[in-house]
Formats: sequence, structure tokens, C-alpha cells
Amino acid sequence: MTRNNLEEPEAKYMTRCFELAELGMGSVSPNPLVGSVVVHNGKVVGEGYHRQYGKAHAEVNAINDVIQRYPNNFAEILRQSTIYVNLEPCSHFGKTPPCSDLIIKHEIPHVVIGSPDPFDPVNGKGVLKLRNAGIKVTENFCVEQSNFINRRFFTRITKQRPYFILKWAQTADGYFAPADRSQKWISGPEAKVLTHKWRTEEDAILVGKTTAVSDNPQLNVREWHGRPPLRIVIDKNLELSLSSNLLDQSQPTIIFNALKTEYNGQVKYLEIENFDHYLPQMIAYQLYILDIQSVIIEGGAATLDLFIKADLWDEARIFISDQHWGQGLKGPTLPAENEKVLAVGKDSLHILFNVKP
Ligand code: AOF
Ligand code: ZN
Repeated sequence: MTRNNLEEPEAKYMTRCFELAELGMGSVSPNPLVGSVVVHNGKVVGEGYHRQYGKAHAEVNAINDVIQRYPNNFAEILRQSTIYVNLEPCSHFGKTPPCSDLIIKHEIPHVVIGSPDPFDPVNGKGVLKLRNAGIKVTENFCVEQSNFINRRFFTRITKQRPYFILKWAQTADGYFAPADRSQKWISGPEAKVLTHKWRTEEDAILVGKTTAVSDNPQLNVREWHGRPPLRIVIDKNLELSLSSNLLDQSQPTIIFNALKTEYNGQVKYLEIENFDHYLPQMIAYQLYILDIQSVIIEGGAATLDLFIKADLWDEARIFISDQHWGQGLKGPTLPAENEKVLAVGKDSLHILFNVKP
């Protein structure tokens, strides 16, 4: 049974953990997004989040914040505080020592946790360690929101594949491209900015050969500040021209193909065996091995359909313009469920979010 604690006054502390956690977006993958808040007598006395892969965890930064703000009486304050964190405090020695040990050392009497950590060396063991030390532990606090924030991490750990986001634009009457596949503007400039922001939030961006050849995209981040994702192209027979933007050596790029495995500077050619039978499954597996936690698939229609048919998708973001074309190539079709429509921007652009439960 899931509990939704949003009505409780303490939910504001967990909501703050979520805000802090999301500041790590684009910097901590394949680690989870984690934020933490220390509360003393109803007042926030320290905050922190996991800022960088391999660096200090959220709880460490939140406790250090208390120590810095109250150098003379932090020990006493911590002994009377509650620490909120959106993920079970770790119990293992990874790149950093266990957060549960740190909480025990400072004798923080109450820990409130959003999601359990599904990572096997931690799962349940963090909570057990805290309870064995006599600490009160509240689990699954605002757990639905908490699980949503770390949907990419949880998918990688529990399903052993990346989290797949489908993204495309279509007209109000469902057209995706003109019949001759020429490029035609469907969504507005706001959608472009948003698309580039989204690229900074995921580990990789994937397109099929037809899109790579006909649009010659750069698949980098020009309209937003942040980390550009790994570029991935599916090109069975290596038909992409050597002069195409995707082979310009400007960024790490993977070409999944049926002919060869070869590394050439920033470009990795990875051969997929059984190309015609299990392509999306093999791509999912290879990316999992490479620790790629999330992929945004930006087209074309055949590639999007490939992942939809294999049921290898988790979320769809669709820009729907108010144009009516009456003809052209139809966009991909999703099994209908859970639709949430947002209106964004001056050009009455609509974004349809379809997040599978
Ligand atoms: C926490 N707080 O802020 C994070 C946690 O290699 P390490 O030491 O960074 O450990 C990574 C694992 O620790 C990661 O897979 C996840 O299970 C947990 N991440 N845990 O208590 C945090 N980022
Ligand atoms: Zn930790």
C-alpha cells in the first residue's frame, strides 16, 4: 500500500528534499537524485544534496551544513533533530562511507525516508542499521512523489535497462512529417528550448538512421546550459555519410549497426547480433552495461514505434501544435493511458505527457 503524506505539515520538508535532489540532475547519473533536510524544533537548520557522481551524498552535505551554521552547538542540535531524505540512507562503503553510520555517529534520533533504495547492497540494510542503533525511522513518506523523482535510477536497478523517454511533435490532426519526409516546423521555439533542456537531463539521446540522414541533426545542447547527452544512432548498414554532423567527433557518439564493432575517437561502432529480431532489447541491454541510465528517443516514427512495440518505453512527451495538415505521415500511436495535458508558451503549444504507471 502506498501512502501519500502530502496533506501532513511535515510534507513540506520532504518536498524541499525533492527540490534539492533535482539540482543534481545532469550531474549525478547513474546515481540517484537525493536531497536532505535537517529540521530542529520546526526549523530547517541544514540542507544538502548529492551534487556530483562519486562525491558526497545528500545526508553528508546536510549534516555538514548544520555544522557550518552552528559551529558551537551543532552536536546538541543534531541530537534533537529529524533528518529528512528522499532515499534510504546507504549502509555500504561505495565511493563514500555509509550515510547511516554518519547519522548514528551524530545521534540524530529520527530519520524520515521517501523511497527504499533498491540497490542490493543498501536495500533495507540502511533502515535496519539505523533501527538497530535505536533511531526512529519513518519510511515511505510521500513515497509516490519520491519514486517518481528517481524513476530513472529505479528502472535501471530493478529492470536492468535504461529509462526510455519518447519525444516527438505532431499536428493537431496527428501528422508527424510531410509525406515526402521533408522537414517542416511543427512545434514552436518554446518547444525547442524545452527539448534542449530535456537533453541535459538524460544520459543519452537516440535517433534512427532515417532521421539522422534526412535531418542531419547535431543532437547537442545549444538552447540551454548543461551537459550534452551521449548521441546514439541506429544505422544497420552504416549508411550515414562521413560528413554528417553526428560523425563530427564533437561528442561521444554510438552507432548501433549490424556490421562491426570499432572505436574511432569519440565515435563507437557497436555491432548488434540478431539485429532484425531483438534490436530494442539488445540496445537496452548494451546501454545498461554501459551504465546509461536514461535515453530520450527523438525519432523518427519507425524508431519510436520499434520501442513502443517492444514495450520498452516509460514516458512519452508529445508536442501537439494547432496546425491541421490533412495529409502526411502519421505519428506513432501509444496505448492510451494516464494522459496529462499542459499548455506551454505563446503559440498555444500543448504537451501531452503519457507516463505509464
Ligand atoms: C544515499 N544518499 O545522496 C546517494 C545515495 O558509489 P557511492 O558511494 O556514491 O554510492 C552510490 C550508491 O549509493 C547508489 O547506487 C545508491 O544506492 C546510493 N546513493 N545514497 O544515502 C545519497 N546518492
Ligand atoms: Zn549515502
